[in-house]
Amino acid sequence: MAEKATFLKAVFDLKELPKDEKPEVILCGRSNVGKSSFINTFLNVPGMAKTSSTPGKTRSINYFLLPTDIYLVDMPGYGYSKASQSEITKYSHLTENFLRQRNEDRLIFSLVDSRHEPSKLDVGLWQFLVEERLNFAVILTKCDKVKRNRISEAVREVRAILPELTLQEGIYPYSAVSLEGKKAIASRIQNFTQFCKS
Ligand SMILES: Nc1nc2c(ncn2[C@@H]2O[C@H](COP(=O)(O)OP(=O)(O)O)[C@@H](O)[C@H]2O)c(=O)[nH]1
Ligand SMILES: [Mg+2]
Repeated sequence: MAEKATFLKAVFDLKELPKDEKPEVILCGRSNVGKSSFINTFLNVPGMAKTSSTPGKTRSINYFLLPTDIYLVDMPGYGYSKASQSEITKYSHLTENFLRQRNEDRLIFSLVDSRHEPSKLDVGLWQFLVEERLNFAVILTKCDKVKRNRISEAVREVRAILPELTLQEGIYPYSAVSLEGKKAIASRIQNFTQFCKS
């Protein structure tokens, strides 16, 4: 088992997915929401996932292997403003087909920018996750950029759609700058990993 998290591979086609079915923590969210920054700061390996101020770069499903022998999976970002309707459709098919492959041993984090209301595409993803009975939670990113009352408001916006989630369980404010939220998310992932092994 590796001591440090490592980049395993970029997958462009579902046929290239790793076959060993290790537990997977999967990150979904619009492009520019902070997925790569989350990976780099959460795993404490600067530069492991490419961050970018130009949205819409990641088109592959990126696999990272964690020291705990689970995968962290970075999904392509959706909702890139210049994406065409056909690209959006292609993306949602890829994501849905990927997420439908199995619903055991998977924890999905849906990342939403704490500055903005959840988009139609975020809400569409949540509907899909609920319908498919997938295990998921929401991360509110970039929370260093907003005042505390905006975070409470963002939590309310999520709960208006997903009342089963709470700030204690299922909604995690996160900052790649202050690392707020890192402990709570690490503990959620640890519980998930233990559950998978039991
Ligand atoms: N202040 C602040 N900026 C962030 C945070 N997370 C991401 N960013 C910035 O947001 C932009 C997009 O982030 P990136 O991680 O590449 O988003 P991705 O497209 O979802 O992978 C970059 O300029 C990051 O530096 C955060 O927690 N705080
Ligand atoms: Mg990225």
